[in-house]
This record gives sequence, C-alpha cells and structure tokens, in this order.
Amino acid sequence: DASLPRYRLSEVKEHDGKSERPWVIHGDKVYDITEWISAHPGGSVILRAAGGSIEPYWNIFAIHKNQYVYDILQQYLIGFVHPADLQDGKPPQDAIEDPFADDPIRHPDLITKTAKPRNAETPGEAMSAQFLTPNDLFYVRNHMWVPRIAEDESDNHLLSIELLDGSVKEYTLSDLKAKFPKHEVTAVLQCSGNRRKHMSEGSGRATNGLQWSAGAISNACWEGVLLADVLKDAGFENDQGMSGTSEVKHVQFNGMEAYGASIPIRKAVDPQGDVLLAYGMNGKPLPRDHGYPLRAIVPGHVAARSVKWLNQITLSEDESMSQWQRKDYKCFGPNQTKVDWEKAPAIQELPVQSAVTSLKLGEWVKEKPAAAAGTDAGQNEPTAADDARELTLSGYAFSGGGRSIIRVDVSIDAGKNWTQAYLLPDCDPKPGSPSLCHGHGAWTWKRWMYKGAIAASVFRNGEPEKTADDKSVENGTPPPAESTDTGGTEKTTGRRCTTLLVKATDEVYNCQPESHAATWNFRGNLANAWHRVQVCSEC
Ligand code: MTE
Ligand code: MO
Repeated sequence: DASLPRYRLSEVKEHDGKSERPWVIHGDKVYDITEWISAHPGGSVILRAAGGSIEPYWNIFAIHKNQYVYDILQQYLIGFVHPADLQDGKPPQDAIEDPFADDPIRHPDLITKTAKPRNAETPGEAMSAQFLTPNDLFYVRNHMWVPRIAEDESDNHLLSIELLDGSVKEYTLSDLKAKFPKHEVTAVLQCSGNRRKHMSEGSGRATNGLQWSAGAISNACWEGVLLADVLKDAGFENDQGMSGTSEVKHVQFNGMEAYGASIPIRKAVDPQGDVLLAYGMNGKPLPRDHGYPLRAIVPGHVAARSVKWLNQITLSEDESMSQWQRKDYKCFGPNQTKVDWEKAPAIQELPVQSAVTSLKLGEWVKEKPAAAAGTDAGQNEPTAADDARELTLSGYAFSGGGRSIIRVDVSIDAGKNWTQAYLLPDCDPKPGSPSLCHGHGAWTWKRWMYKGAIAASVFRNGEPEKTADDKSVENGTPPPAESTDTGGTEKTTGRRCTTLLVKATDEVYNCQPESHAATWNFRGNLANAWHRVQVCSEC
C-alpha cells in the first residue's frame, strides 16, 4: 500500500459524479469506484459522493458501516490523500461536502423537527385556515437530501418502467405530459408518524422516531397523469392487475436519492384509485421539497408510499426491497419490542384520525340561568346560573382508503358529555363554483369547527393544573389569588383544568381508539387515539 500514490483533494474533486472515473475518499484512502457502480445495490446514488468523502453519506445510510462493505471498497483502493491535505489523519471537515448544502430554503413558519434531513410540521393555524395547505407550508418529510434537477432539465427528467419480463419503457416528463390526459386529484398526505409525540406522552412510553405533533399531515390538489394510464401504455394488462390474475402483485417506486416503497398492483390500476404521477401541486410546479419534478401520489395510503423525485417504477411479484417497505412502516402489539419484521404487513391504507389544530378560550361571560334559556332547556332540571368561558376549536379529520368522515365528536368535560362539531363543507358540490375536490374517493381531510362555552363548574369539577406551582415559581409570580365569585362551596386555589376530547368516525363506522396505550407500538406508527387537550383557567 505504501507504494500507492498520494492525491491532493483538488485532484480527487475532479473525479466527481460526472467524470468517467468517479473516486471517493474514506478515511485517508482514495478509491476508484467506476467498476462498483453497476453492482452497487443503491445504484448510481453512490455518485452523489464522488469527488469527495463518502462518510457523510454513510452516516445517513448506516447499513454501509460494516466490514462486508469495507471489504468491497478495499478492492478499489488506488491511493491516499496527500499528507498536506490531512488534519489528524483525515481530510479536514470543511473539505467534506455537506450532503444537505443544496437543500432549498424553507418557509420560516414551518415547525422544524430536524434540519438535516429536513423534517418540518405545518403550523396548526395554517391547517385550520385553509382547505388546501399552501405549498410552502405543506409538511416536509425527507429521509435524505433533496435532489436537484435544473428547471431547464426537468422536461427531460427520465422515468423508467420495468415490466415483469425485464423489458424497460422510458418516458421523459414531457412525454408524460404530451401522451396522457392531465388529471387533478385533491388528497391528503399523512406521515405514519403523525401525532407520535401524543402517543409517547399519552401512554407514558417512549417511541422511536421523530416526535411529530399533529402537523405531519397536509392537503393539496395534485396535477399529473394517472399511473394506470402509463402502465397500460407501457404494456401492462390493467384488467389482470385489477382481477388478481396477473403475476404482478406490486408496483415499486424509486426516488432519485435511493428512497423506495411499493403499493399493491390493485390500487395502482384501480380506475377509482386515482394514483397519480404528479408534476403539479396547487396549480404550481411541485416544489423541490415535495418531489420536483415528479412524484407518486397514492391517495388514501400512508404518505411513505408517495415517493418523491420519482425516476423508476418496477412491476414485481414482490414488495419493494427497501427498508421503508420492509423494516419501518409497520405496527406491532404494545408488548412486542423485539420483532420479526416479516410478521406484519406494511402500512398502506390509513386508519381514521382527527386532531385539534386551533384553540381559543374567550373571556368569562355571565350565562343566563338554564331554566330561562329557552323551551328545550326549560324542560330540563333548572340549574343555577353559572359563568362560562367561550371556546372555539378547529381541526381536521381524515380517514384512509377514500372513506369519508361522517362525524366528529367533541367533549369539553373529559368524556362525560359529547356533542358534534360542525364539518366545513369544502367538498360539497356547489353548482357553478369551481370545485376544490377532485377524485373518486374521499381523499381529502374534513375540517371541523366547534363553538361552545366551558362553564365554571366544568373547570371546578376538573383536575388541578399539574405544573401550576412550578410554573409560578419559574415565572417569579405567586399563584393566582383564591377566587371569590365561584359561588360554589368548593374552595379552589390556582388554576383548574378540564380535558377536551376529539374523535372522528368514518363512513364504515371505524372510530379512533380511546387511549394511545392500547395501540402503542415501539416505532410510534399510526398514533390515532382521541386527541386530548387540557385547558386551564382561574375560577
Ligand atoms: N420520497 C422520497 N424520494 N424520499 C423520502 O424521504 N419520504 C416519504 C414520502 N416520499 C420520502 C419520499 C415519507 S415518509 C413521507 S411522510 C412523504 O414523502 C412526505 O411527503 P412531503 O414531504 O411532500 O410532505
Ligand atoms: Mo412519513
């Protein structure tokens, strides 16, 4: 080895992904990976690292950090980094390219969970305010960096489709636009980890993964061509896919940065399935974060199947081999923490979900005695006049598989009494007005509103604020003085709280579980228990 040449970093840099002989650095060693590319399981993705150090990539694709991979790499050793370019035996940190350096700038209102790769929630107010989530406030879930396709190259972006017999059909993006009718589909994307934080906190058991609140879900109108149309043109018999007589059972999607997933063939060719190869979002080209220039949209399914930066489709007897298909988005029982991944199906259609995205507690108002409030109330037991605080809640409800939401139930007293929220009529057909909703199923969310009041008695009968004392101490202010106008015999000090509950029911009467403990799974997938929000007040 000592006889091998020493290379300056500038020289290595010339052997980037576009050169005929791409090189990479690992530690202080230089490798010529030209011969490896065709055999590399992740395909040409490895070229992303060419011309520099491969370590930042292997930190993302941790599967590479094992002896087997190091042994393969060893075959391609051609030399060492020149000592003049080494610090502590390695190329200096700033000489190592940051894989995320080329990521797009994001809207400051997104709630960032991790910066590299970028994972960010839609703010609650943005979800309540609009039926279609604005592109720059749509939640972002990236496993890796954002591939860059120049605007003037996007029409040449190539999608290859491999049929079961191994033959390959290729379409550029401009082919897709020219050959197939344009379709619009309005659909929610929801990450399987949406509300994972609620599951961890509600069950008191930690879960692995990004601790999303209720903002890993958004709704948009997608424009593109139907996957079913393209598969038919590529030579697939859609009828056989529908009837189950084809040997093809799955459609695998691959993204340019090596993310991959698959869906059952039946969903792909279902004339009512509305699976899109999308190039537009809310009337604009797809933003880079959301898959520019082409992504799959699989309405009603977990968003992990809607592969971004799509460049390869494979028809197969098997599901995608990717870890995201086989070893990630699955659920197990609350007791199962060491699992055999093969034993559970990959998540596809989503269960019913709902959450509060905005809460306003108004001023105290004097309520009229119930007996005098109207004829209905007059038939009930008269109750004493009570003060109340106005409450306005809004949020979303959604169910997978195209199942519509039929009802959202709200309780302001921890489940003793229930009432129904008002469902906003976003998708009701209004003659003459342009519809915001396109597609054969209920692929969109239903936004809901609740206006009511929380009586002082509800607060009084609720639970004391758990951290009230600590907070007061932290803020340096004494706990609020005992109130004298409660009218009750019960003496209260400090703030009292009640728990608001929200749950939705879909058209086949699926409903949400009461507790996260019951559906806890170690990966924290599909957290959809009743959303509980504590509100506190002095009374
Ligand atoms: N596609 C690629 N190529 N790379 C990814 O990291 N993430 C998936 C899916 N498609 C992902 C991908 C996951 S887990 C989710 S939740 C959605 O994209 C998020 O889509 P969005 O960022 O447009 O909201
Ligand atoms: Mo996701």
